[in-house]
Amino acid sequence: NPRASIASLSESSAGQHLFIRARIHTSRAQGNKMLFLALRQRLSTIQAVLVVNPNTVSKQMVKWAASLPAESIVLVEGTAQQPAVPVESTTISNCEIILQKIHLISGIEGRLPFTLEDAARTAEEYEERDAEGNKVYNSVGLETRLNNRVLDLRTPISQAVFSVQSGVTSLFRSYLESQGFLEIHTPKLQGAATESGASVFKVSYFKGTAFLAQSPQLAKQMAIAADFERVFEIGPVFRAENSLTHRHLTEFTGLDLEMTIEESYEEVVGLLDSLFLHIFSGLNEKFAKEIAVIGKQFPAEPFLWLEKTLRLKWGDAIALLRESGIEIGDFEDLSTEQERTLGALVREKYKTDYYILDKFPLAIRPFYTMPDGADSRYSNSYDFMMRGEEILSGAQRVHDAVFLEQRMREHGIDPASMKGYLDAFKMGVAPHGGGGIGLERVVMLFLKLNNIRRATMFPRDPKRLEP
Ligand code: AMO
Repeated sequence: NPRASIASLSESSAGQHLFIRARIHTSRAQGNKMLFLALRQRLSTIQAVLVVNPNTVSKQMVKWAASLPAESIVLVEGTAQQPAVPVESTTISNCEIILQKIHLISGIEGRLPFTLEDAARTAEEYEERDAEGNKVYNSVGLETRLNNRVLDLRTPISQAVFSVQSGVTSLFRSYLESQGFLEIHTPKLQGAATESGASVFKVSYFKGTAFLAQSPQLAKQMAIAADFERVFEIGPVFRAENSLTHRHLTEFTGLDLEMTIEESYEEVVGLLDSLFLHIFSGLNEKFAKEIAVIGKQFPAEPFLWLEKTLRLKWGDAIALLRESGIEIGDFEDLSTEQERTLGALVREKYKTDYYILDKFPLAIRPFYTMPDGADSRYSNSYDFMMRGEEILSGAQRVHDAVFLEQRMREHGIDPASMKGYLDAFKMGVAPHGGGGIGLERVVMLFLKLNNIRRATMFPRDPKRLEP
């Protein structure tokens, strides 16, 4: 028999004979003759009613069904009917089912660490008080959720978050393919650090040592040297950053791209910008329901962007910060706090949560960054920002082998440790540039989840390698 999906049922399904496999979300008995179940599939629930009936449903059956704990997986058979009062909800079906049969497919051992009802409580319900006025913290803390991640992932909010995450990678891939990019896969085991020595994980590699890739940086540039012209990769990135913050993981998913340049690095910035606009509008278009579900627990002002993206040069950003009383040097890197302040100032002045910060000081960028031809204290490099936080970092790259070697030495890198990379440049490479995006950051900031772990299925940080 075909199984119905709860999300596809509506009042017009009334009268249909249905088979549904779902989890018991909640269960409420009324006397010993009637049982109300909320059955759940992903984001959607449906009310199911089991009532004693001389031909099909015995008292024992109602009693047994009432004893099934929440989260059990059941297969039910019944008839759809219109609810007495129409249901207007993005997640609860406007259709009920009168049950004839219920089979247990997979049961629960022991007690659940928390209920999904508690896990779904909204911010206001955090403040719920009991009769004596004491605070009742029914909602579930992040640590408990992460320790019991599979259960937490079943909540409609988590289900929605990972649909949106999948939407970001799918929009990233489809846009780049439409622009002639080739998807590549580069090694995560490396002979040397790829970004900076400080944050690299060492792993034992037979009798020697290998390093986990901190970025596909060198490999994606070598793919350009190999004439692939436009490449992208979606893959894991490892950073041994020993800091517990709301936005750092030790393993995240990098959305990287690299492309040749004909005339100017504006071509890269323009493409990256169109890519983000494609992602933002695609998410709003395809995931309105998911965004609404998430917004119930994480209320956020809608993500704003402009038709023509704001480009702020480094000097303009420093001026904006100084105007608001912040003391900062011309070539000093921004702290996380200053970055956020800048985001707030930009939102106030330009009404956007998305902008490009361009022309970074050369001294605070990696060795492979191309200096600005007009003023070599700056560089042809940029960060893209969402809600005041960095989501992309990129640049035009140095493509002259002699200059590249000089830049390495200036950064204290032994060119011999990157021989394969340097050799690629000695055989000629077209001017090129690109960028790297943190997938989990884009999801966290678009949805305002406030912690990157909520946008990571099984997060890894300095204190967490499990589950
Ligand atoms: P960068 O080091 O800035 O640049 O990283 C690119 C993007 O990756 C994300 N990101 C992180 N996300 C989660 N946890 C972390 N610890 C973390 N670190 C970085 C951010 C950041 O913008 N090779 C260059 C990219 C390039 O030039 O193409 C690079 O790796 O969103």
